[in-house]
Amino acid sequence: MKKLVVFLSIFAMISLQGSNVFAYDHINEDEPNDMPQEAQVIWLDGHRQLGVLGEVSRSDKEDWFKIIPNRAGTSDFELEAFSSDSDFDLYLYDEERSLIESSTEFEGVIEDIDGIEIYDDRIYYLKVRYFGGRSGDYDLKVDID
Ligand SMILES: [Ca+2]
Ligand SMILES: [Ca+2]
Ligand SMILES: [Ca+2]
Repeated sequence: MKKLVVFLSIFAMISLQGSNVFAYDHINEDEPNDMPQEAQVIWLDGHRQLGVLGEVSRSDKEDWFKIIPNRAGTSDFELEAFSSDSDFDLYLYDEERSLIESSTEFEGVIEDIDGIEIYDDRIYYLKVRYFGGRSGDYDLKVDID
């Protein structure tokens, strides 16, 4: 049932967007995910690319994701806010939650953490953070090539 709801909401978003933004599979974020202990598990499970649709705001400042890559490769993590007035940032951590890299651009700029070597037997954490500007939706692309 939950899968159907996710599917229907993605379908609705595609219909609303009326574009081909979603060239790859998407899942929806699952709150609460406000700290590493609550991180939403993202199984790549054969996917090379997967998108996560979520929302951050003044009252929901952090979304945490636990990435289980299931494949080795080079990462490309991108965070795009739907509104160019939003300023969200992206952080990548290792399994001990030590920061590997962050991307903290100005509002209206896509955050990009690129070229990090990913190991298939490790886990990683991604954090989307509301920094400022308009609250709203984002598309987080996880790509391990
Ligand atoms: Ca959220
Ligand atoms: Ca959250
Ligand atoms: Ca930013």
